[in-house]
Amino acid sequence: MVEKKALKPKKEIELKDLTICDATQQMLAKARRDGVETQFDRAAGMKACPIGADSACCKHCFMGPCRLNAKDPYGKVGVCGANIDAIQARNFGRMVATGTACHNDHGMAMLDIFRDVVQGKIKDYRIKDVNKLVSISKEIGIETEDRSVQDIAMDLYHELEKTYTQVEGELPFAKRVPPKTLEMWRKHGIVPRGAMREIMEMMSRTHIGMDQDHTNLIKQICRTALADGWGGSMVATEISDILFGTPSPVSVEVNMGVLKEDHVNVIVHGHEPNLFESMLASVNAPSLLESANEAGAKGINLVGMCCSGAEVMSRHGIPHAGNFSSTEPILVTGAVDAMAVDVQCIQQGLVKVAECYETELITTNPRCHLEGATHIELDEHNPQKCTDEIVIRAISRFKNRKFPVEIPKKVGIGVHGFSHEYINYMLGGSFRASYTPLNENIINGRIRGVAGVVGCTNPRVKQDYVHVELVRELIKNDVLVVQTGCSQIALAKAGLTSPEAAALAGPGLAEVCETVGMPPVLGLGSCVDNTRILIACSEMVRTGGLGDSIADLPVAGAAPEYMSEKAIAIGQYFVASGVYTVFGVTFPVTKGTNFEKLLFEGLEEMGMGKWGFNPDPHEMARMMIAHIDKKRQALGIDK
Ligand code: CUV
Ligand code: SF4
Repeated sequence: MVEKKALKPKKEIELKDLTICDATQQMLAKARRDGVETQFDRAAGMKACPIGADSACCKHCFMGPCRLNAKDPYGKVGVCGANIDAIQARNFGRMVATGTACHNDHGMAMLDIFRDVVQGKIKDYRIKDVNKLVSISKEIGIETEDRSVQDIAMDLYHELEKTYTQVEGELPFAKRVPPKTLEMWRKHGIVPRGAMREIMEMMSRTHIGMDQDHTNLIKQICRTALADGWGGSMVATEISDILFGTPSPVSVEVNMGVLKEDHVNVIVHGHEPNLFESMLASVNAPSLLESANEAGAKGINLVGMCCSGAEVMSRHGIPHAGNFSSTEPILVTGAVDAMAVDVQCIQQGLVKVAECYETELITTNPRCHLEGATHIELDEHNPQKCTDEIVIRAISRFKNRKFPVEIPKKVGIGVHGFSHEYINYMLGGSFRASYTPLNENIINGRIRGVAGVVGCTNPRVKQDYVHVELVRELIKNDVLVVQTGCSQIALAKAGLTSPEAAALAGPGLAEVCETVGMPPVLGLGSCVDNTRILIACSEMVRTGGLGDSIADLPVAGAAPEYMSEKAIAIGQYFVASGVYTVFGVTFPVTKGTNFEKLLFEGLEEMGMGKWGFNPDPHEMARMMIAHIDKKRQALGIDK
């Protein structure tokens, strides 16, 4: 056993420097009083490894691990002779492989449920959006005329399964890619076959003694990432819409104030919507409501966090309690009776915090347990067995609450749940529609361009601050912002997802927003729903007037506070699809190397988008707007 020293932050950082979220600040103050540690404390006590931060180390074999010197990147090579570019490219490739694996794992789980629903083996869920089932089927070439929903659905299942398992050919949603973009991918040999194959090849090629040419590795990096965006993530979004309903705008309350002192509070945190859907049924079960009342509660209050929260918020208007960095602080309220989690972004630190307040922390998925948490497995064939049990435990925790409850009285109200279909519909009618209304407004210059601002929060930077500043700057400059994940929650808390926020937009964007009554910041859902942005981009290309590939569009993307490998995979699939994508916090490359140059310039020369990096929100906005203007100029629509 290795003795590990307890992490002790040297000096106490002021709370206002950790987060701009008032509720989280209030809970961090309470955590300090209560002697409870969160990710903010652990980050202060753990300096990021400078060699790893530059991606200048390799542990792919046991002649090493090897460390290179980022200040003199070409002065040294690994024991095997691998140079800095091979090492960084391999590291980057493995990050993309892991992120892609996560999203595909999630998408595949959704597809498994879909199959069992169609075959009648799962009775708790059913096909909710038949229109979407039919339209997606048509798009990928499935015959739908005069056929039963069941038959179409089964064909769709078999077709989409290829997303994961196909060994040769192009994955099904390649059919949705604008032809010129697809042609560019074919030229480079990067159209994904099936995700399993791409991830396997990525892992294989990063083994010692395999691919050590970063210009060749980058192709597999792109192909793997595309098997996320146009593969697993897209399947997750579309199948979830078909099973649980396609979102349309709904007004939602966001922030810790959605907890209710006199209710049994249940939080669902994670990524797969099925846990949440079953929990919804459980908290509404009359027998459980009755026992909650008997325990002295006014009711059962179900709220979401992180991505599953963002997804059901968009789909059903369920209140959302906060993003990633708030998942520990919210337990400090003492008001959370149970937190049910499934997969992804479930930090192990939750276990200790939950213990401190005797909150029931329950893992539900066989592929994500936490040592020290209770595991109650959710079986999709009888999901309510699990969720009922969680609610029963929550009620009993409520009855025996031992701690004074302190709930920050903070709630932001905004409108969420925009799909690209809805954006077009919403903008329809009011404007001359020779193209689509969205394109028309971009061409006439009222909307300068579109920016996707997405991704995590990260205790290495002030929580929510970079998201909010960046988005404010973008809308002020008439850039319409679309959002997913934890970023969307940051803006919702800051009040920018309400139609009134149009007042903060530039004159052109404000006019469009006011005419249709929409906010300048449109929330689309969870991280896998970034694929809604890909589809929106394809739609913008297809309807005309803005060039003929995604790389021609006046759009840009950003993940200003990212922390996960999934974010790297998402960034890479946007770049490979043609989008300029800027990340904040830190970037895992060594400055001044050929691999850095390839990511930040070379990919664009190959016809794709490119990466950008800047931790400062205002600089980031400037870079994105300059790119949008460059594209407008190339299209001849600059004024
Ligand atoms: Ni998938 S990946 S912290 S919950 S957005 Fe939130 Fe979102 Fe990042 Fe995780
Ligand atoms: Fe070192 Fe090469 Fe082994 Fe990496 S693969 S640890 S660089 S010897």
